[in-house]
Amino acid sequence: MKIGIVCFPSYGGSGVLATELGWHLANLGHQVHFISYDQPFRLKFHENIFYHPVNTPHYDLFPFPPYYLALVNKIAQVVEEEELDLIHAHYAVPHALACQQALAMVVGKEVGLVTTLHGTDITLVGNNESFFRTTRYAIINSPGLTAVSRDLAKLTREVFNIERPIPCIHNFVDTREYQRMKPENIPCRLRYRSKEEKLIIHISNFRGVKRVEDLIEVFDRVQKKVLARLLLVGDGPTRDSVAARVREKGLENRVVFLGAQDNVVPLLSIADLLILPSEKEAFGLVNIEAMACEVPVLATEVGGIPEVVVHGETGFLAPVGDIKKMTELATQILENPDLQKKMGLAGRQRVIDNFSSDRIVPLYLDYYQEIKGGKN
Ligand code: GMT
Repeated sequence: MKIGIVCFPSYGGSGVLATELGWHLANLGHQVHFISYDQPFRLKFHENIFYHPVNTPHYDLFPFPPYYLALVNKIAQVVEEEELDLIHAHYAVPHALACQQALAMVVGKEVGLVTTLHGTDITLVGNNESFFRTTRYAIINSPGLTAVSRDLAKLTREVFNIERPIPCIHNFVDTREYQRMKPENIPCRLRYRSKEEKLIIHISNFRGVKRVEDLIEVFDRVQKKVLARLLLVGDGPTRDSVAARVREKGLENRVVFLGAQDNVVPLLSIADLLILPSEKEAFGLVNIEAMACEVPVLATEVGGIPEVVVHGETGFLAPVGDIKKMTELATQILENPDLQKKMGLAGRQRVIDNFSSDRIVPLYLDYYQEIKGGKN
């Protein structure tokens, strides 16, 4: 099949997922065309993968660069010139909407369209009055529609008053790539922890919704009981306020800011616990990245997270903002190496059984066939 993928190229779950999906489709022999304003950051060279940049020209008459127009134009161009069979839009607005307009402009070819909802397009963007109607229109008019968790599918139907069912296709990782590395193969490990120390890791794009300040509060309390260090991976709007909180608490020597990192496997491989204290999370891709590397997860019981993290088995769940509970649960894991090991192994097995690329990519391919076979 010739498949177009329209996604955000920057750090963030939806772009990562779209890029990984394209990579696996290319490995299966499909021709994949990425359309985006920048090269997706995790995109590796593959003979079946092509990248088409969207260039938005500046023109004095337009107070804002008309990115959307350029995007629609580029999608239509790629569909025609590369003779695509199907486009997969990641994010409802602007991508699903842009694909629909582009396909309306292309004559004489039936091209399938699948939209995947990732969460923030519904909970943060689509829910906003300024985008509500366009998001609803984009969802209703997408022939194929998937959500990354059952919770997001349910929420989307409620928020937008949509009757059609929305199939859930969960996030995935490649468990060959995401697996715990042996200590001797991790050169950086001693820089972040001593033998006696426990290491907590957090990976996110430091947006308000991730509540990283809660994590600092939890870590402050945990490190009073257990000798521990905190590794913060990623960058984003709240990084400065988080750094200020770390200084206020005098934790500078216990907290390491690493910034955005391409390869988190070595970092997860030295970690004893991942904490994700988000207030919203459609799925939480980072949870399965950690679980695949045998790291227990302490996360909030929101959105799609309970579909992934099994409380008491692969980690623990806690209410949003419940610092006391999170401190208790984190301490329980860090003070009990047997529990940590057991949860780590159970987490990896859960990912292999439910969230591996081998299991999930064929679900997308089957769905593509279904949409291609139907009228669209
Ligand atoms: O979590 C983020 O801030 C990034 C965000 C995005 O829009 O790229 O991630 C969303 O999509 C991921 C991939 O499907 C999900 O795993 C994340 O849970 C989801 N984020 C939220 O719902 C907050």
